[in-house]
Amino acid sequence: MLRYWTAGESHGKTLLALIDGFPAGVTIDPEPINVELRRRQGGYGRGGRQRIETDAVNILAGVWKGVTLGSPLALEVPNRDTKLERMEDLSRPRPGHGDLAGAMKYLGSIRGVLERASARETAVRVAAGAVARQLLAEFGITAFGYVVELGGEPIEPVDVPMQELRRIRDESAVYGLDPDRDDAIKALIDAAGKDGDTLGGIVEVRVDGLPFGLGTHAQWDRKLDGRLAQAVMAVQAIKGVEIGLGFEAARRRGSQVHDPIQYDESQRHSPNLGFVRPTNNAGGLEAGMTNGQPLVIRAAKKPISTLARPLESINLDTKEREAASYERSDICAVPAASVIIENVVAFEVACALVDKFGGDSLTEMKARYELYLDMAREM
Ligand code: EPS
Repeated sequence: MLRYWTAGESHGKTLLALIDGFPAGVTIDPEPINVELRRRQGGYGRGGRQRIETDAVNILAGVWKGVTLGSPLALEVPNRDTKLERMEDLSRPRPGHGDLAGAMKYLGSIRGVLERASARETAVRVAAGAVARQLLAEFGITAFGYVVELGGEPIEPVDVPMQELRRIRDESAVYGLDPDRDDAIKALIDAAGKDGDTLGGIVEVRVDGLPFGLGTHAQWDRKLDGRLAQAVMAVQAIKGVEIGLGFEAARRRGSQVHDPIQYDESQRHSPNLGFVRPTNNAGGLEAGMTNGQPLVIRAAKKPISTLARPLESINLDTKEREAASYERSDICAVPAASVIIENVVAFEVACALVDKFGGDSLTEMKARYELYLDMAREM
């Protein structure tokens, strides 16, 4: 069983991830992890913190001569802004943040909650996901995340091949797939910033190269759609998750939702075993299992809760009505969310891959993967 936990406060010394159950024999290159960390720091609308940090991973345990040992992996993304011990508490909880709920729950300070609730923690979640992607790459599985809506404005992907889409996304200031929309979206973010406001949006992640049968129909807590929904919903500021057509499926007739099944002998040696679907409204998942099609998942991110022009709140010391506290923050972190969700989804897919093909060593996993494809092709 592959899983991970994280530790670390936003302005503490460091962020840590402990990954347990990662197979032996996987070559880990820190550079692609650092590329993801840098992408997470970017995107138009980010705040001053990202000018302080230069996120990079230190692999502290579980790797010998660049190859995983099968023992737990320990990852670290150190903070540069480590002023926590000198920081004051806040007295006026910010609506939308964990400030009020957390202070009441822990009978403690707002600072003690916000430091851990902060999306700063996603840096090390991205690092964990980026490690998992190096396992997925061994099986030809790739994840690709991008922004499809920002501040209520859709960004429709242009119709070009996948390689081209990757280039477009990597050159886009808002991590969208239509270069002609970038300026309008940037202007929207600027306008929100001028008003002391913030913007949310919708990100989409697509995973290609998946074999049949990751996840299972057999038990509710092992269904891959459920696992993914939890992992994605558990990213800071995410308020909704959709798979495939998502909520739109509820508005259509069955004949307009379900993906017909066809067979193409020439694709028999692909992970889809030759079963092709003219549409992919299921988003690659049926009954909690991958069905050989690309996995497509979307997440709705609410606007950042810290507002330069704050909403009404209560001073917890006096119980008087006052404006909420303000601390340095971002106007928009939707592009960053696309990187976070991409990596979080990749980690869950890696968990399901390890569940299906055994997780002791890459060599054994690969042998079982090939054996499974052979057996399924003979069905
Ligand atoms: C973040 C770091 C934080 C914020 C943001 C995300 O840095 P600081 O609080 O020092 O400015 O920029 O955090 C939040 C949006 C939040 O709600 O806490 C990061 O590295 O992603």
